[in-house]
Amino acid sequence: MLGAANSSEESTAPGCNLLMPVHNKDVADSFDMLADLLEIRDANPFRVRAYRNAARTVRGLPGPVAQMVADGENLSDLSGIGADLAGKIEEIVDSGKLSLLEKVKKDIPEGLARIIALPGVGPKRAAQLRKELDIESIGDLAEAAEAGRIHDLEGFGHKTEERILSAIREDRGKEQRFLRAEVVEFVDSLLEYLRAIPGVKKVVAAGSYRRRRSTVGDIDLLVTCKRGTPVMDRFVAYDDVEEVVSKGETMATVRLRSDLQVDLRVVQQVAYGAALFYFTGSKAHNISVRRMAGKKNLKVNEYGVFRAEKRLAGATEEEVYREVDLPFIPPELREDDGEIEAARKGRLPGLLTHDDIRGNLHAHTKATDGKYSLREMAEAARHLGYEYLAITDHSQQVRMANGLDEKRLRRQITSIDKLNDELDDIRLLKGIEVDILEDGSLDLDDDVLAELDVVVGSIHSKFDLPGKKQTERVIRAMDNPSFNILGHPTGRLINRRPPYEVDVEHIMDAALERGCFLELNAQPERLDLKRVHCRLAREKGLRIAISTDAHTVGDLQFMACGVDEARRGWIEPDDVLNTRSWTDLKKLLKRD
Ligand code: DGT
Ligand code: CA
Ligand code: CA
Ligand code: ZN
Repeated sequence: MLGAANSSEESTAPGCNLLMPVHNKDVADSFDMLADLLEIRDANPFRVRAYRNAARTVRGLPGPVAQMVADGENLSDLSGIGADLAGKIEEIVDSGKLSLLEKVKKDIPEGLARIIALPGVGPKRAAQLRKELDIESIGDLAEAAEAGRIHDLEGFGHKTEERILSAIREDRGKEQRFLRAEVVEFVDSLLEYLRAIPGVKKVVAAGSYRRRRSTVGDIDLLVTCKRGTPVMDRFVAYDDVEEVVSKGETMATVRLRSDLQVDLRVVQQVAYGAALFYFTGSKAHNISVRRMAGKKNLKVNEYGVFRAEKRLAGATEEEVYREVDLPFIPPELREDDGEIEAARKGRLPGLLTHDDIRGNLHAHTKATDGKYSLREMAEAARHLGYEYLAITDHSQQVRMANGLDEKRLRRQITSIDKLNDELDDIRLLKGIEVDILEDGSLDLDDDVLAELDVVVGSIHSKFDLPGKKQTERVIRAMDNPSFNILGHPTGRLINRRPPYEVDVEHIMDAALERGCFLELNAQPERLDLKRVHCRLAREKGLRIAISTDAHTVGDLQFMACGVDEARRGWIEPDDVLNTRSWTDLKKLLKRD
């Protein structure tokens, strides 16, 4: 994600940055941007990778890195963070800026940075476009693509040219959306700040944030308070506010330093439930509920449920729904795609909760591109109350990640067996995230794969095969009797990379026939499978694994994001592999 961090102007007074908290996202965005910009300049790939890893480490920290700096903790204790990176983190926390990034940015035109961020382009192609066609802005790129000058470049072709054109159109037409996971920290701080105002009673985040969408356009806060509480004045005086967009008696909008926009509305206690219902949305859900109410001659708005002038309900959401003859509908389901009918028939799903999860089936260690040892990962999983954690490091083809060959995998298997003898209350499962090669074969020999508890197979190369080929590739991989779970099945990276062209439904059918499963990768940037796919899997009776793909101990917390997406996809505990005990799961993973 480019452009979110480091937009701050020169400081107006020394020390004024101390008032403005630097969030993990600011630090991580700076490193990601630095990596992108270095990559376009053909910098040493290991250097580029070091910044990307640092970004990921900071993003995955369980608490604010600014606090760690304030507490004088030694950041170079985080693996992957050496003295140099630790110094850079401190610099960002202390000054709000990274001088190296400022320097590199000056050398790269702003337009190029936006080109890099376009899906389907990326740093390498951006570099090529610049070298061969002098393209340095989105405008240049659009002109070249429209004139058909791009498809002749080596490695581009007509299809890529079309993709670029549609990416440009989309880039122009779309407002910036934030990953939900990235804004949780901002929202929590703000909620805490508002709750501390004397006279304030309830503060809640509604909108897409409450529906737990993977991305949010803005944040919609509702507040109830005693008459005369200066909520609006205090809201706009919040440290992190960069701009007050509007401010009235009961409604205000601000933009935070991160560019995140926040709407706040003060509502009356008697209308709290109706307002919460209304501002949670989705709009389509609201409209459908209102239509139902209309049939009973009721009016539903943000103030309540009314018959003529008489308010029948409004204080709680439950009573709003009850008045229109519906049970409470969980916010995650409010998308107007069948939930109202299901509710009316008493057939709402009994949604999965985080407590149902008993283990995690995809994690990396420092044997490849993870940051922690087997033991550290095991301890962290035990601490979260899990019964098992599958260690699934990369296979040899992923050289940048130092993927395992058979010899090293066998050594890891031995280490895990030994460690399991010592560990109480947690079991490490022996696994691999094996690469699916272009022809659908797997990157390691069958005999070593057969020794494992769980085999996750993933695509990490040749993302741009045509749909038919890509689908066949995956299905061929599932033909291998050791194959269990397809990792991040579509390869999408939210805001960064579109899914590869696979026929998800076809793959699901093939998985069902073969006794394989699909993963819901819980990394906030992936959430892959996404909610509509979860629903499809459930309808077909295909179980999914919700896995964090953890590269650090902190990443294990991504499980919550996966559970959110699964709930949005109507998933119940029984639909999920890792709600089972290891004894039961083991049977499901046996393919013969
Ligand atoms: P976002 O911000 O794009 O991620 O999505 P939302 O769903 O948070 O949308 P937002 O912030 O525009 O509005 C918050 C909620 O307010 C929305 O989910 C439903 C409600 N709302 C907004 N405008 C209308 C409207 O014109 N009619 C109805 N019925 N509800 C609306
Ligand atoms: Ca919103
Ligand atoms: Ca809004
Ligand atoms: Zn992967």
